Amino acid sequence: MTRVRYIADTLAEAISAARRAHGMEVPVLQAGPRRGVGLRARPAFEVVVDASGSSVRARRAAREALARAVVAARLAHAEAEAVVRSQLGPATSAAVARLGARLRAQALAPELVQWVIARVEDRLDGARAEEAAALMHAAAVQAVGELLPVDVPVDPAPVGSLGRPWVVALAGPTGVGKTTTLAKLAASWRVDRRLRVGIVAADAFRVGAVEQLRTYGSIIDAPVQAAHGPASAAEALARLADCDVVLVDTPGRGHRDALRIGEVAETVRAVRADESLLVLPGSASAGMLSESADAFRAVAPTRVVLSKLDESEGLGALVSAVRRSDRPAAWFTTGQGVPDDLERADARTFAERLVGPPPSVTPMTATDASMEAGRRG
Ligand SMILES: Nc1nc2c(ncn2[C@@H]2O[C@H](COP(=O)(O)OP(=O)(O)OP(=O)(O)O)[C@@H](O)[C@H]2O)c(=O)[nH]1
Ligand SMILES: [Mg+2]
Repeated sequence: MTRVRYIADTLAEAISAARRAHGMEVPVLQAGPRRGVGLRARPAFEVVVDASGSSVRARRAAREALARAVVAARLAHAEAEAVVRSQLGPATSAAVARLGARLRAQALAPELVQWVIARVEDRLDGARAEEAAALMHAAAVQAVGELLPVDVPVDPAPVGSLGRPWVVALAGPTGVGKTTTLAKLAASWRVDRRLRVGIVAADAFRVGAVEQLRTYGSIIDAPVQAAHGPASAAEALARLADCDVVLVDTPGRGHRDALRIGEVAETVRAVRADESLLVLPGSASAGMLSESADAFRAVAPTRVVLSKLDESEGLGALVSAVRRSDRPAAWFTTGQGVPDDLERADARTFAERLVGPPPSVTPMTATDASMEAGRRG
């Protein structure tokens, strides 16, 4: 046993000094006035504690701290070895780490981030330090682009062998930009391709929905037919039989409203759509997008429109949604402007938006570069 004595003016002070030194649980062997001195002596009180337990605790804590330090040192060593093995110098490794952070901030799924980073590291292997930043950007854009399936359809042609209009339906969650995208497509086919374009407003239950389309229709000289439900949409289409292409607008449906998504699906089937575009917005969360991709399988989309890219804070979520829908992207929309803010989908421009601009000034200082050159030399 290790007995330790604490002496103080008051008993309380003596006890708290002992506890400070050995912990709250320290066994007190003896406490009271100091023996053998009068009560007027100062300091007048003493506490004797058994400090053997606390020294055991102290030794255990020291052993644990040492073990933690050993683990930390081994981890640091392993990371340093990985840097040496991959031939990436510290500045390039830091740049790769920044790229990973950017991809994660763009809501790219963790397994896709890992895949992109692995591709980038492969590309950087053996690269000269001075060219690393530009190579890294190019490799990242290439890899991200490969993640987004894209297939842009050819523009509709004047009525020919088909003998009936080419029918394009738009479907998707509420407020994602279906009607605006329809207006953009209608304007570009009417004005740029000089096609006869008709519009079916199958959203006639909603106040203002038909008027919105009639306004667009009158500007571009495209007839608009209103419809209430699947059978009515088929009849409306029949009234537009002399058009080259007919665009069908469907009402927005919440992604959890399976019943009403089913009604949209019936409308799309009733008009025998040649193309059924699912509109998914860049402004939505990853969760909402992936649920929508699942829920709108019911409308059997042929391609996907990625809308509101200008409002997106995480383009990576769209990558997962498109892959989940198992349909390629056909169009991007990048603003409210009709018809200008519409682009043919392109994996590379999408990837450039997601990865961010290339390094305009080289992020490595001359010292970094010479250090890295030295490592390889
Ligand atoms: N920033 C931005 N806004 C857009 C884009 N496309 C559409 N919008 C706006 O989004 C809002 C809704 O657009 P709509 O085209 O009415 O959306 P919708 O999917 O038809 O909506 P519902 O029919 O109500 O389901 C409008 O204010 C549009 O101007 C885009 O690409 N970028
Ligand atoms: Mg609409």
